Amino acid sequence: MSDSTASSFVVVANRLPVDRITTPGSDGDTWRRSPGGLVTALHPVLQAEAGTWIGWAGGEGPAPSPFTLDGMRLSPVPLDADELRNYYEGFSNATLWPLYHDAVEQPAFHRHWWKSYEQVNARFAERAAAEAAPNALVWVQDYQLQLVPAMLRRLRPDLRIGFFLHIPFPPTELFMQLPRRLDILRGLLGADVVGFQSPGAAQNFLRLTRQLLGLKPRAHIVEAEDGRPVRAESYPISIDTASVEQIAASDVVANRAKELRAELGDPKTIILGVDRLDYTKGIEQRLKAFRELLSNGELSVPDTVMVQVATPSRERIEHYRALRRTVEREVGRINGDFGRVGIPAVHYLHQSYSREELAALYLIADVMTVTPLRDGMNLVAKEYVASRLNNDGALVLSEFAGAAADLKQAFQVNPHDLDALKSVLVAAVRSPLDEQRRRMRAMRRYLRGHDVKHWARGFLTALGAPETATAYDSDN
Ligand code: ADQ
Repeated sequence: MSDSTASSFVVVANRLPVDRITTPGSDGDTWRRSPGGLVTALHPVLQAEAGTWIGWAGGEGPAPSPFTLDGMRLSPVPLDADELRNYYEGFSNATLWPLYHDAVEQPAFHRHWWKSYEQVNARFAERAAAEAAPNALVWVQDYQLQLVPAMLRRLRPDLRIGFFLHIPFPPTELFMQLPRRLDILRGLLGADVVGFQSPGAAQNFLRLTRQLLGLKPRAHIVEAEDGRPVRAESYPISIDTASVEQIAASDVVANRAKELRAELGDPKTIILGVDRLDYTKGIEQRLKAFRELLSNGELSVPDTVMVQVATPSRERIEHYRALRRTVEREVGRINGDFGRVGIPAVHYLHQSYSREELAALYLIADVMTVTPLRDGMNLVAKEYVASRLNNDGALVLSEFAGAAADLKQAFQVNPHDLDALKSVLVAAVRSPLDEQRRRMRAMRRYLRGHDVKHWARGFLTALGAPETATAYDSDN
């Protein structure tokens, strides 16, 4: 890669923020920006700085050449079939993912997964070293790439390196179980700033540097083994509040919401869940609570119906297949026991939707249930709140989602406690309108001041890049 393309701002993430569009009959693929929150947050800086995003473009084998889209340079990294199985599905999603989420499923570990994780992390680090201009700022994202900061620092000591973890960082007792725990810790310490979703996660990390490496963290700073100060702090991620509000306010969405409500038989109460089909999201517990409430008569069909969107996810991993079987069996059982002809108790949708369709669902949801057993943040909870333009509706939110620290006025619950979950659900269903409005107004106000650009600006400022953070000044 020649110097002419070198960027002063580089994002490194497992995935590129694009979807490939293949048109039959035309030669070559075209690309479309994918709707993720991360790209919304980083786009202003990438555009202002002629920045580069490094990541996997999807697909197995050789990667396409770097290209430009919406003012961002995209630099695809190849992954072959073995790497997808070992680095991605294996070490990232069957070791780290469950371990970092309180080991709600048993983490698995294989040495060849680790080898692949190391090898792929080295590839991302080498690409970043080649793309970054002298003294550039490189922002590495998430648990798949925890070795990149240290690897990149070895190759390019001139860079400012930031790392942000989107998922929880576990308590020391759990992290200690991880084979190769020292490599991961040292990998992260290669960054100048390590960002987390919550203060507790940052504390867990700092405590580990003392316990495993004998370092002496003070406040938010720890001096790494090479004498560099590393800042570890929480920067809770958020949504593009203005754009969520704008979509929710559109006629298309309002009309679709009316249509959906009618299609559901115009029930008095619609309870909604929207989650990736993941064992951390507490979908089984939620369904069980709903079944018991139907069974004891506290809720009844057709007055109340539940809509559960379960977005297909990681379908080649056995834990995920098993979860799908369990959830679908439970939905079948509830509908068998409590549904009527034409009126199921649970509408279960194992599909992906456009932002507009999701917004219409948020608009018809009288009660939104976000009940993960553990979640870094949970953007669905924030999207629901931002969509409630009339300030009505009730959010039932797990204490174990990072979002609970931001959305304090939600109906908060411990989802492990089935009785508590049932009574909070009932309280939310029966909550008077003025109470709903009081809670919702406060949460909406919070999200206006704390959107995803606020998040990016905060992190970049800590990374010592105030000039980069000014990319946000014009639109806020
Ligand atoms: P996720 O575990 O994927 O993210 P979440 O934060 O809820 O969880 O984000 C999901 C996103 O996907 C939301 O923006 C939602 O609108 C969208 N989505 C969900 N179902 C969909 C469907 N059926 N069709 C289309 N879109 C759908 C990880 C961490 C979280 C953290 C985020 C961001 O696990 O804790 O909040 O990263 O840091």
